[in-house]
Amino acid sequence: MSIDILAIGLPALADKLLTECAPALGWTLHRPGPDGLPPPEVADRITAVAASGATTVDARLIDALPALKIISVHAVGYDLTDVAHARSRGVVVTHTPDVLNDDVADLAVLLALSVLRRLTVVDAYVRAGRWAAEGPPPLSRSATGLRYGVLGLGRIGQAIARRLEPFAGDIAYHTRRPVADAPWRHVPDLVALASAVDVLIVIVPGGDATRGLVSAEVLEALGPTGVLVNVARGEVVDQDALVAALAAGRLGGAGLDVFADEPNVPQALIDSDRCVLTPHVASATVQTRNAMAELMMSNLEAVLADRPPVTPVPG
Ligand code: A2R
Repeated sequence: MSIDILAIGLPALADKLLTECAPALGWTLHRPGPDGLPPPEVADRITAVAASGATTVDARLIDALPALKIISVHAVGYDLTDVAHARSRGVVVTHTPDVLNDDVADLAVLLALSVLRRLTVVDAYVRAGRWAAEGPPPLSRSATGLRYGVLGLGRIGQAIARRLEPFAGDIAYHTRRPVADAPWRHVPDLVALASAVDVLIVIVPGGDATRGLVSAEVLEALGPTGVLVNVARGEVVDQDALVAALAAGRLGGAGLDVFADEPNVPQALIDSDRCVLTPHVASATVQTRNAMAELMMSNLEAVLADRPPVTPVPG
């Protein structure tokens, strides 16, 4: 008997793996219609959803699938899945933690260094022929010896802090609870952390609990020479406040991989030479996307065979 799976919005590599493996596993793939729901004739049979981290899996979709057993999210963040509703229906939710720690941490540090050393600005300077025409560009700012703050010290936050160690003057972090055995200084108040560091790197989960956590007050505390890096979720930062702070010179710069309304990026950020912008690519390497796709598959296979999930979401 065929197992029916609804695949929604998966990145290319994950979709390809799922599509290639499905026949051998006896899986039939379905795609949602324009209303976001599966074809009505198969909805009753669908036992699994495979979704990207940018896909909304809400109560309406979950309730449209009475036989659903698992929602396998291809991301570490599952803030767009209604986990509480899934649980109330006995549906397992899984995600793909850990396998992307290194790549996300690498991009966080890369963004911080790029803003400080004005990498994109000087790259454009060379390409525009200005080096030859005008001589050396203005000086940039050393990343070594600065005070770095990490908002969120989970799997990825710790990988970021470890990467900062060789050159940071000081590393501190803010979480709701101090992390046992972490060698870095815990600061219980986020505004206090922001005012004590030169660079603040954001790597907490998204969703309602952290929406706007990096507020106008936090940005003000970071100050006119401070740099914000966000590799978490766009909504964690008050983006309007960020645009206003940059425009008024109340914030030094920003390295952003995530935005409030992706893929739309405010023109003020695009126009600012104090911003380095990347299109939500922190985990987007061949190696990590393969590992995420395989973990998504392993979770589907386990739960559809009535085995425990490999990486269920916590709680
Ligand atoms: O607050 P704690 O003690 O639960 O620490 C977690 C922290 N965190 C927060 N910190 C301050 N204020 C909050 N409201 C808050 N909520 C959570 O974020 C913990 O240190 C960290 C999350 O760590 P993990 O669950 O290990 O997540 P991971 O794998 O590091 O990924 C973080 C996020 C994903 O959810 C995606 O949105 C993004 O990175 O790719």
